[in-house]
Amino acid sequence: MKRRDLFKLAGAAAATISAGVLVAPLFRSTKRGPAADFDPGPQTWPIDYEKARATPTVCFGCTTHCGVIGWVQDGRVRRIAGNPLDPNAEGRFCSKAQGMISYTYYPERLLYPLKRVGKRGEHKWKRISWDDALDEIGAKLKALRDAGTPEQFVFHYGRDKTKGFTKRFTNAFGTPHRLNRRSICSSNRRVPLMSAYGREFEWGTQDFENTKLILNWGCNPMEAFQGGHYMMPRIQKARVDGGARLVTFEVRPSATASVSDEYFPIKPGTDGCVAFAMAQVITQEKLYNESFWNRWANADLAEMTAHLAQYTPEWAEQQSGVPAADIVRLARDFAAAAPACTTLSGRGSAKHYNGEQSDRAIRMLDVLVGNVGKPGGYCLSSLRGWAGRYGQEGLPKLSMPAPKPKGPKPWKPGTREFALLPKDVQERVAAFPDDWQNRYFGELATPSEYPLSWHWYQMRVGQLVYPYIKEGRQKVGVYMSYTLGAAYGYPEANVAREVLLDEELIPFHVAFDIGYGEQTALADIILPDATSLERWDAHGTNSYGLVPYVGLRQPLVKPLGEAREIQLVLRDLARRIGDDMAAHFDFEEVEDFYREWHKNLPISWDEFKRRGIWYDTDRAKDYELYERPVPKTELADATTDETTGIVYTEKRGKKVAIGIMQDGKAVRGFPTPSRKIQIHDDIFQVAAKAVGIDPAEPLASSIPVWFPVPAHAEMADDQLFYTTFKWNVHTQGRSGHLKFQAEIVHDNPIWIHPDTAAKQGLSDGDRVELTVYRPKGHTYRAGEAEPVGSFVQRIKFIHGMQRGVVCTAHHVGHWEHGKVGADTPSRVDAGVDPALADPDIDNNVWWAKSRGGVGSGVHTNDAMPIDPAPLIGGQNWYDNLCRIRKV
Ligand SMILES: Nc1nc2c(c(=O)[nH]1)N[C@H]1C(S)=C(S)[C@@H](COP(=O)(O)OP(=O)(O)OC[C@H]3O[C@@H](n4cnc5c(=O)[nH]c(N)nc54)[C@H](O)[C@@H]3O)O[C@H]1N2
Ligand SMILES: Nc1nc2c(c(=O)[nH]1)N[C@H]1C(S)=C(S)[C@@H](COP(=O)(O)OP(=O)(O)OC[C@H]3O[C@@H](n4cnc5c(=O)[nH]c(N)nc54)[C@H](O)[C@@H]3O)O[C@H]1N2
Ligand code: SF4
Ligand SMILES: [Mo]
Repeated sequence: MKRRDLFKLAGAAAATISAGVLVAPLFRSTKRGPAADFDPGPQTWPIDYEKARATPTVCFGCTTHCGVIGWVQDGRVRRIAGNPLDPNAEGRFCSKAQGMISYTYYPERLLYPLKRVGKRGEHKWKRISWDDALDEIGAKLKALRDAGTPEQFVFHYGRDKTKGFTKRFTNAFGTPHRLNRRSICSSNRRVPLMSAYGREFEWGTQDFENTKLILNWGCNPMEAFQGGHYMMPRIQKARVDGGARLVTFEVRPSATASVSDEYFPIKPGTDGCVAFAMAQVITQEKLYNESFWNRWANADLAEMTAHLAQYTPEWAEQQSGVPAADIVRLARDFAAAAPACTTLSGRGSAKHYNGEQSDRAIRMLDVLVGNVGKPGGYCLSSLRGWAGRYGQEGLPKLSMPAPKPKGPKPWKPGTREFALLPKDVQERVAAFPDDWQNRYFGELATPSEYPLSWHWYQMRVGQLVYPYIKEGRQKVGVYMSYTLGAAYGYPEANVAREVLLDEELIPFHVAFDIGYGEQTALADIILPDATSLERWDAHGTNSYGLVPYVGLRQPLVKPLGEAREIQLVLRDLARRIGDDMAAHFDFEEVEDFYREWHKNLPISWDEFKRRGIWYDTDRAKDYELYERPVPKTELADATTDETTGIVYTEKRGKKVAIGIMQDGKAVRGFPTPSRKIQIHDDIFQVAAKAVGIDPAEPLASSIPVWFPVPAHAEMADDQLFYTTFKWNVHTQGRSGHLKFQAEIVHDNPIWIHPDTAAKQGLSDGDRVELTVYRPKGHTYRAGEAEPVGSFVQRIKFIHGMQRGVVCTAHHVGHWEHGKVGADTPSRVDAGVDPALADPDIDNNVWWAKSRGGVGSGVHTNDAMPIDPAPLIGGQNWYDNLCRIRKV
């Protein structure tokens, strides 16, 4: 599809960008209920800038974490705007940022510790004091430790920006169970980056501002993505000022596809085909940058050319539906634009059974044309001022204050923990290589069937936590959820709820949150967190301006009610558990901790607070980090391996690689085992063998190869692909109850191409039942015949859809989260404060079903199969096959 065909849609999406507010009447319900004329009275909180106090902080509205400024007047946060000192966001912010205000003054916000008085899940609560709550939790935790079973404390978070604070607690306690949601989110895309570059460089940090051509596989930076907000204006600037082109492969007209110069609808799970075929064109036509490849790739170019020959553009067209002629044209354009060209990929290409291979193929294109680290190319960032990491020379070291606790010991054969593991797991672990055994901490933290989820660092396989607990793979004593909405937002969320409801499996559940949602509803004790406008954190991320920086989240106002920051809560729990723990939490104010953390920055604490951001304005941009010379001081007692050219030094008795010889000079190279970009990586072979997958299977291949998603290869004629997506005004499952955002998007009709609908005799607006099936291949409960689940929703004709694909947004359809999110009155009168009452919410949720509106959407995630990618464990969200039937 070409730009002119998309003109109308593009117009709508462009308005989205410039206004920062969604203007997509196409997708919004306009039917108003009886209360449409309700006047909520003076609901606005005007600012008098003479009187208001401005404080910089960091937004928590989504994973992008922009530097922002909050304006406070008469004790109330009235406005959030961008912090111009942030070199990444450059003063821009988005509509979701105002959601931080909605969160803080949300009428159903939890403000007091609560203890359940009825059965678990019965919504009966009483208010208790912090002392009582902490005494009870502390005693339960202490009992686990006294019994010598600290691992039975499971801390599971969704988002944690405390800079190692919660890890300090779990380490001091002695449990390896600090679980996260990385597999739910992004591990399939992190693995190809870790393998190729040795570090994620947080997604790759493309130099968009100076690029000429962007090939985008399923990334949606115009409305989502980690850093989308940083990328969007840079991409647009390159296009408007520099004539750059943006080409997007997508399954639906996302905001990004809609504004692209070219949008190619693609068959789900076939992104790799297109990338492989482009690599084929580049190698066959010798359009590559041979000297870059020979210097920096760890594979032989002639061998790679021969391997790629099978992936012809015609074959790719058959697989993906993208025309061969376009593949050839774009491959040539890409090579011609080098080095000012770059690939971009997001969860669209990666969240599949074969996503890791697709992303490996996409990354290979950059290496072939030699744009890596070059102006306008696929850059890598030295990241956030954390010293001691790759590319950090000259940056101040920031770290948490001493004494740092050591943390638990690995669960090696012979240990008490090992003896508790199921027999099959023991056998697998006993056969692991030594360095894996040294990193193995049981099935919740380091699932043995998914070793690449923890080979590089702890990504976990979050969606298996609940099934594994159910299967008895790990006994739990105390389970704490923090900023986590698994009971709503994980795949087979019903399994999460079933386990959370079971008092045998989870004897004690503490939920640390700011609102009453599906997860908190299943707790025994709820602790009210301070919102992001009321607390301290530190922040750094990769910078698309290619300058590393750090930001500070600081309170704009005191926590409302009795809400408390997690750092204080963990400190007080540590004091109750024992002196050895308390020693790691010896501070009075949370600020003391972050002041200490900041101490090596060349800026006073007060100045840092005043600016909210620090970076070295004199530092050269992060181009060609790998060519930076190894400093002479480090070379003094270094040795060089004659065959590989790798330069080593000794640190604490261990041989550590610090660079590689190139043309007689020691340069940094990449932090990979070969110090080069790893096109070839044996780790996939090692991992496959370790989990009993035939090393001859394609997914064990050391070099990138194509294989189809097993379920897709056998798809029935009447089946459709089913994908979920993110709206620009919503974040995950945590904004469906925020009134401004919900007013703009509150429903999630099923998008479908009219041709696809016509095949089933369906008309626009028909209600259908959508049923999802279990996947096949090496995955959890593969191929079981029973459908996973279904839901009923109406269809919406969208002409830009890929045929054969249906999709919905996944943010709405809550059944907790009160009047806005779920059209139910608050279920936790005990925890909320009547002073926050908002007549706008009480009387003006015009889309609520109870007011004759369309309602707040349907929940999708009980129908989503738990589907971890082989070896890695990343959830294959976008592989689902479904059927729809008119109801
Ligand atoms: N507004 C907003 N911003 C967010 C978030 C949010 O919830 N809302 N969440 C944040 C988080 S945690 C994350 S992980 C990121 C995610 O950011 P992205 O990776 O950009 O987002 P997704 O929506 O997961 O996936 C991108 C697109 O992939 C498409 N897709 C599905 N299957 C395929 C396929 O087979 N091939 C191709 N080419 N495309 C496909 C979907 O239609 C979707 O539009 O966004 C972050 N930013
Ligand atoms: N169908 C489908 N589902 C998906 C995805 C998908 O592509 N398709 N993608 C998903 C992705 S990318 C991700 S990252 C996960 C996210 O999944 P989660 O990390 O579980 O979820 P969130 O919805 O971000 O937020 C969870 C909880 O955080 C709470 N919260 C918000 N702010 C604060 C705060 O300041 N303090 C505390 N203590 N709590 C707070 C909210 O009230 C909510 O209960 O879910 C995903 N779910
Ligand atoms: S993009 Fe995310 S972090 Fe940035 S202002 Fe918007 S919600 Fe906040
Ligand atoms: Mo995510």
